[in-house]
Amino acid sequence: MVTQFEASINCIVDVFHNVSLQAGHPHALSRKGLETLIKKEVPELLTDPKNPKTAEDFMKEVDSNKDGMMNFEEFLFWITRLAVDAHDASHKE
Ligand SMILES: [Ca+2]
Repeated sequence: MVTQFEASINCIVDVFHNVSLQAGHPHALSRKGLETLIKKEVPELLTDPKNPKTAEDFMKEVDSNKDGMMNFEEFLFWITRLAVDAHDASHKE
């Protein structure tokens, strides 16, 4: 039986692929793809999820190989940041 944590890891992969495969880039998200993903998957965690600048800023921040796309490793850096913020928020409640 898959644990909740294992299911969460699989979910991260699925969320990435749901957007990347739709755009025909199985290994990377475009800025537009990231924008779609943010609106659909993290509408509550971010302060301005509908603003295109949100995706643009995150893309600039994590696009370490400067190819204008977010590959899966870069996506994980972004997820790490979201998780750190969520962890911090859990201690403020
Ligand atoms: Ca990149």
